[in-house]
Amino acid sequence: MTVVRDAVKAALKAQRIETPSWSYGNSGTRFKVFAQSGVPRTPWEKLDDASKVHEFTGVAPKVSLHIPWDRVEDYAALAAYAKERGLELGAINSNTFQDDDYRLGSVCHPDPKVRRKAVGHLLECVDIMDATGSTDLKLWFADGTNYPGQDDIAGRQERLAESLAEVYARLGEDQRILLEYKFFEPAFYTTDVPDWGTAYAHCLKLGPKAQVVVDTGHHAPGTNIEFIVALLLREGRLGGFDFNSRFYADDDLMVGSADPFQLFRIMHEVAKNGGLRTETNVAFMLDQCHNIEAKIPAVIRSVMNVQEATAKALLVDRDALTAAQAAGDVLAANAVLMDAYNTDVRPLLREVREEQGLHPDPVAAYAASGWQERIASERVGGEQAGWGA
Ligand code: AOS
Ligand code: ZN
Ligand code: ZN
Repeated sequence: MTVVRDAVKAALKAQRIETPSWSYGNSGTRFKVFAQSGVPRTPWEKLDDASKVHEFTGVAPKVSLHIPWDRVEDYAALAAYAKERGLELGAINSNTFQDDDYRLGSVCHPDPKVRRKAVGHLLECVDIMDATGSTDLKLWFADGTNYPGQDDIAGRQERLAESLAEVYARLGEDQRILLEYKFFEPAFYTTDVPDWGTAYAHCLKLGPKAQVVVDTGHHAPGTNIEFIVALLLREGRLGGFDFNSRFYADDDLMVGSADPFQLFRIMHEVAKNGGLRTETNVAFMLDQCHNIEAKIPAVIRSVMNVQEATAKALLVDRDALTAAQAAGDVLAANAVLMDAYNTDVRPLLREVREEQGLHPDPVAAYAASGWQERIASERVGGEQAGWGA
């Protein structure tokens, strides 16, 4: 048992969770963005905030950037700034959805001139990756149509494939495309990358440096996300997660807040199928917006929620599970999973943190640090991150 506990602790210490730059800035819904005091005004300040999340959790050293929200003159300098704070720059997120030219889509647009502009932006994102040392280009396309007959569904797939192929050809040795899907919104009739199957088919055509991103908020209600995770891992095409919670649509709430049991089931498939091994290279990213709650503590809470789900997944008695499954003992197999899920792993995680020289309660440690008061008084006129993300 001690051996198991030590292995679980080691896995928890080795886990890395990537936080998004936009979660630190003001963002919200299409109805209202509630400005908070002290929010970062620049990408540099977003990194300052991210460094606090890492300081108190010990497992969040990577930060995803979003271009153009995080546009700076000198990306190498931004990477160096991150490094000085114990951070590194993670996925570069492209933006082909906030420009009037993209009314009918970006890489799937019927006009080749607009497609050229969109591909140009994606290639620029790869240039930025070269400067920052980022290995992941995360692509989410808002492309789709609103009305039957509006455009040619198969034709749009063809344009998508051509655009992706051009970007794929530009990738460096250690760089990859993480292709994200979302079943609707902003398009309401067809979406050009609506599901894992479409993303997977494009990745397969592109080659091994293209993998699928599972944003947990991007599925129809009732979708069995852990099945998708198990399948993609088996095929070597799970590039990463955009973690968040949803009650209705793409709500972007704190991961683990709406359905911690689902998060556990997902992490069980990840852990069981080798997804926590460094060489599998699954990026555990957050993609959230904190509209009414304080931002840094919300990110800390989210990181802790992922840790708790991971700890429970690691506690699943795999031998007992395999034996029950082989014996066809439905109830016993289910009980093994439920035992792990119902374990209170908070004491274990407190121990893990103490062994790493951290405060056992990251939320309390952050509150006591004085950082929130400091940024509230020093930063005036924080920026909006973008849109609802
Ligand atoms: C959009 O709904 C997505 O979740 C994307 O991951 C998006 O690119 C991200 O929120 C940053 O723009
Ligand atoms: Zn996402
Ligand atoms: Zn989303």
